Amino acid sequence: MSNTLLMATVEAEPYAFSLTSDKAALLIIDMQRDFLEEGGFGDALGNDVSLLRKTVPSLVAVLAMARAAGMVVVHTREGHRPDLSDLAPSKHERGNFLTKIGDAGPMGRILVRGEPGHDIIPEVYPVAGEPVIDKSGKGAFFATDLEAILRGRGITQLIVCGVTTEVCVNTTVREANDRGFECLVLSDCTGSYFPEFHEAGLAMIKAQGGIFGWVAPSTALLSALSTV
Ligand code: C5J
Repeated sequence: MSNTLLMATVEAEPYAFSLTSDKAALLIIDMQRDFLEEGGFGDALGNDVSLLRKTVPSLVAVLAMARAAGMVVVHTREGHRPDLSDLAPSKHERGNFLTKIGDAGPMGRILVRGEPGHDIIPEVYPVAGEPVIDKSGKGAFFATDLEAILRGRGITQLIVCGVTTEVCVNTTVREANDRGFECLVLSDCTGSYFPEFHEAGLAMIKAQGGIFGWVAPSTALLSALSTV
C-alpha cells in the first residue's frame, strides 16, 4: 500500500461503498480512557467497560491501514473545560448519579479536558498531524471546527469508528449525513456498553437504503484495500 490515490469497492450494507482514499477520512470517536477504562465516566455510570475494549484490535488494524495509505485521520474527545463553563446543567444533572462530570475519580476529574481519563487510550493514540477535536456534546460537529477541517482537506467520505455506537457514533453520523458526508461505519470498530443498542444503532444507520450511511466489518475494508 502506498500514499497514493486508492479507489476500492467495500462490501457493505445496504450495498457496496465506493471508497476514494483522498476523499475519505478515518474518524475515530471518543476512544478515551474515561469510556474504556475502569474508574472513568462510563464506569461511574455503572457500565461494563470491557465491552468497549473489544473494538481495540480491529481499530488498531484499521488505523495502521489508514496511516499507511496516507489517509486523513481525525480523533475526537468528549469532555469539558476545567471550569465546566461548557457543561449544560441538563447534562450535569442527567441520571442523578452519585459521581458526576467534574468530580474527582481514579483517573482525575471525570470527563474534564487535561485529566488522565480524558486522554485517548495508548493503542490508538494520535500522531503528529492528526487533528484532535474536543467536543462538549455527543455529536462531533456540534460547537466544533470538525466540518471546517474536513472541508479544508477535501473530505467527503468518513470511515467512522469509536464509542459508543448508539450515542456519540450515531449522533455524529447523523450530523455528518445532513452535511453531505458519506459515512461508512465499521461494525467491529464501534462498540457499546449494551450489545443490543450496538446492533440497533448499526441497523438504524443502514436501514431504508442506508438512510444515514453504510455498515461493514473492518475486514471488508481491509480486504478491499489490499486488492488495489
Ligand atoms: C457517551 C459517547 N456515551 N462517546 N459518550 O456518553 O458515546
